[in-house]
Amino acid sequence: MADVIEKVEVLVSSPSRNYVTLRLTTRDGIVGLGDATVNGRELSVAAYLRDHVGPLLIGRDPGRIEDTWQYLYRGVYWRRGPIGMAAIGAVDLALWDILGKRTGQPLYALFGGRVRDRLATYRHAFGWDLPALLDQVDAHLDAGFTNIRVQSGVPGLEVVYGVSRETVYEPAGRAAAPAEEIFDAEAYLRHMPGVIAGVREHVGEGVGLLHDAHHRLTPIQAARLGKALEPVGMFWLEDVTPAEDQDALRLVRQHTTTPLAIGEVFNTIWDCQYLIQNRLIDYIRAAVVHAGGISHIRKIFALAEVHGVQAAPHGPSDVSPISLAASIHLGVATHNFAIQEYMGYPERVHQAFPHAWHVAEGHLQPGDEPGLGVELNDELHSADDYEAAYLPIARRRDGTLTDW
Ligand code: KDG
Ligand code: MG
Repeated sequence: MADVIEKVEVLVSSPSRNYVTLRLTTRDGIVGLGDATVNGRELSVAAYLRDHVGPLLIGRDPGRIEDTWQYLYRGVYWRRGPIGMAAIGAVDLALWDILGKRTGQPLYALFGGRVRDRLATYRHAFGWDLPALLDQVDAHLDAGFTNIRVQSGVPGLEVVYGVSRETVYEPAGRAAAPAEEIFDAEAYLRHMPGVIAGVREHVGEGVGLLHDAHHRLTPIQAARLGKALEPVGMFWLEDVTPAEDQDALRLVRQHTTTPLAIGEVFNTIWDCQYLIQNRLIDYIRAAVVHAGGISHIRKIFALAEVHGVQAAPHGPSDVSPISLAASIHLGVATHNFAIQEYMGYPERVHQAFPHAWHVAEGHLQPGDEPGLGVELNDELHSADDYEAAYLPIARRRDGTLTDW
């Protein structure tokens, strides 16, 4: 007789930052974990899961993964969107985790086995000025990493998203409302190419340099930045323009050969389709948790493979170690998977989610535990209650809002 899902738990907690975790338990006692964290909107996904999805899962066969995905996606008139897709993603991750544990296989084996021995990753380096940035770059190089995202302060701006004056950084600030900051594209464009050229001069060739513009430039500004960075030989330039204005990237492409990455805010294959089919990007950045889980993101990767686009999923601290595990299993088993972002986590997060995935010689490894290979340390995980935290909002000097 097929096993059935008996218990659905939605756990909202804050082991140093907020996470939403789905835990499914079957009648046979198999536990599957899913990540449902949407930064700054955690409680909405938790409610969606608790009120609308959880009750539908009780009594279902956990082995019917694709059918459950289709049921939760097509069975709802109101499709797509970050909240619903993260909820479906969490269920999908938990079901794959259960399948892995039932069969005693790590997920990468169920995806067809390894196509690579180790997965390339990139780390974050930031600094208010070039010397501070180079200190962080050097620390990553010393630790064996060879791809680094570089972000820097900008003269004339008080704060810059992605950059802290401290040595640690968390994108979301704990407060009842988002902080507000001023962004000045001209000041940024005047300063940033010189900073990144300075990093290249310091590290020499052979180190992948990445930079994230957080969707804040106009198409022609983005083209100017891409062109200015051509001598540096970037690994990629990320999120140069607002992700939903997809033809903007056509203009950027006409002006520069700097590789382009976008898509961390996408949640379905239909968000990615135009950019991939028209080869307007080089890397698709959708995250496993936000793009409907393993079952759906594999279709995005397959579409990308057809059109010569590579997969490079989002991996900041708000993508929990559960979702990162899924990405790493996919990464070693997917041919066109280029690189996995690994921002890293505070130590308390590692302890709250003990995981088999690990870093070895500057690369990521999924480990060989069955399923996703992540557990929940209940005591630590639930010790700290959710506290509202938001990404900052940026305004131009005239007061209007920039994009993300
Ligand atoms: O929740 C959003 C942040 O994680 C995001 O802004 C970080 O852009 C980011 C990245 O590439 O990691
Ligand atoms: Mg980004």
